Amino acid sequence: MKATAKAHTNIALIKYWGKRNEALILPTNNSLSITLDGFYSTTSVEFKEELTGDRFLLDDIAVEGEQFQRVTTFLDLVRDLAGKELFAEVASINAVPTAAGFASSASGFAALAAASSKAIGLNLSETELSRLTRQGSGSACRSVFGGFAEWQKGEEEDGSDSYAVPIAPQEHWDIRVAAVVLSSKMKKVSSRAGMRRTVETSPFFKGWVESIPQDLEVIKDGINNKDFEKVGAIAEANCLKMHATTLGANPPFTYWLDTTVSVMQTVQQLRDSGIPAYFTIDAGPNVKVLYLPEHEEKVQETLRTIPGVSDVKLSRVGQGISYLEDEKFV
Ligand code: FM0
Repeated sequence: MKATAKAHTNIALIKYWGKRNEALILPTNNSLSITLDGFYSTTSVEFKEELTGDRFLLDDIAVEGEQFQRVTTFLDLVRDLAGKELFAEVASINAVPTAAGFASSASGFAALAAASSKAIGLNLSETELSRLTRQGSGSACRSVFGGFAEWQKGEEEDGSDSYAVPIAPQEHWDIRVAAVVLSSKMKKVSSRAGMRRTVETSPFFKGWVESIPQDLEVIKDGINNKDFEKVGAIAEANCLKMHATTLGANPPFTYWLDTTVSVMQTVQQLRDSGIPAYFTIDAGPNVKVLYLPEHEEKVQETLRTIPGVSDVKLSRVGQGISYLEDEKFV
């Protein structure tokens, strides 16, 4: 009863920001992302009769505490679905540089969901897998699919209609994402805590939620027609709106550092000089920049020279979940 799966992380162009049900991880709004080929997790899960508890190795190191709890709570869901009471050995390798500011939880939970459900003998459809993955970490449900994916928030109280659907496959459009890594770090408000505080206290949250359907309509049209400027402009505006909600929270907070703002301004200057580039930022200080292949050199060079930037990591549009034979475990 062993299986190994690989899942890539994703970057949201229309952000998931706010839950309507914390236990089931049900969002207040639809979101839309690009799956990225550069950053992924590979996870193997083996259910064994002789185990008396779950075990979790991350990058060859045994994990305990809160991170372990999230994994074992997730495995409980898988055991419930399968009607089996076996414990598991989980080994995960992250090719997601934490410094790049990507939530490894997206690729991590997608790979865990795929490997554990296969290992325990569940034969889930992609929709069922996405619904299961969502309960590990919301944004992870979009990583089941490659290319462009939308997480439909759903209406049902039990979450049965809350999962991701594919919008366009990996090969639809070669757009690129540069992850700009900053040298200074800050004490992080986790995305979980940040969105909770925003939902509970920010008067801007209502406006955020109300603005989503229109943003989604525009971006889907842009993706369909490969209209880079349309997609980039709406992604950047959506990101700014999300971050504006945190300034309205009580107590107020922001994920931005001074270098975050420098990178944002540099991207806007690139546009003024005729190079279409747009930024988006998740629940952290690092910036992701969208650009077209023909501008890769210029964009990379420009971003690297910004004071306070320590690295720039490039990525293309990536694929969805894949299952690996053990000998291919990387
Ligand atoms: O990815 O509480 O999935 O749409 O990255 O585990 O459900 O870590 F910018 C923030 C990620 C949210 C936007 O939230 O939260 C996005 C964010 P969980 P996640």
